[in-house]
Amino acid sequence: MRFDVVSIFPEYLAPLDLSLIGKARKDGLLELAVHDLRSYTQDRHRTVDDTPYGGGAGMVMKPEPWAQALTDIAEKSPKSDGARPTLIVPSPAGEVFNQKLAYELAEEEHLVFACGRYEGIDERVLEWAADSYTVRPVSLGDYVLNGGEVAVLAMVEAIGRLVPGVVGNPESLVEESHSDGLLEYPVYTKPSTWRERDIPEVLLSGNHAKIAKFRRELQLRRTAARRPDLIEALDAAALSKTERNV
Ligand code: 6GU
Repeated sequence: MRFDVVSIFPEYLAPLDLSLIGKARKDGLLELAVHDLRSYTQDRHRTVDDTPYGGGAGMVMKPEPWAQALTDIAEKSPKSDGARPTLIVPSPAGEVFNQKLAYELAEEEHLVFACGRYEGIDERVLEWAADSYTVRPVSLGDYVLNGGEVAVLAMVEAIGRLVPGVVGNPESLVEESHSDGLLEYPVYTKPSTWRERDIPEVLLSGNHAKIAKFRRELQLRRTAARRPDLIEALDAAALSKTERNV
């Protein structure tokens, strides 16, 4: 899988050299390149922004450098003829990113991220780019960041770890939060008593069916308390009546 990230702050993406994603790149499972938007400007001042038509606060990113960058990247796309790369545009005005979307995007061969700064990118860039990309504005949630870079760090990590081989033990992907629409159960390690607090006794029983039932119950309690919206969204069939009454 290939990722290209375009930003006026390429250094912001340096953490993608580290940890699991950094190792996956070294192992050749993921390819990732970061491009400086200013290297696609033509003027002496390397201008990337200008004032908004219609007035208002802040600056808007100019279309020309984006067109240069996105044309160059699309021409070098590993996608076979006809198939479009996906252009993700981080924006608080996008569809909300979640685990389902992470799984969907992990199936793609080529993802390109266009990091806007200031008040955003001239809207015509997104319209024009739809000729060569599947364009998807995506938001991390209902709050505002100063630019797309931090959102790209989160999305590349969430998507990259779903690519086969990136996470050493694929079982870890099965029992984590959101894999089954619920939050994950609490976990414990040694010592079994710490500052007068015991771990739940059932975890020492060796009875795997009983442990699974206990964990499922904790998942439901925790989700109901912290994220009642997730319980509402659950398929009625996925939730037996007894479970709903815990
Ligand atoms: Cl993806 N970008 C920006 N700039 N702000 C955000 C966001 C993305 N998601 C939430 N807030």
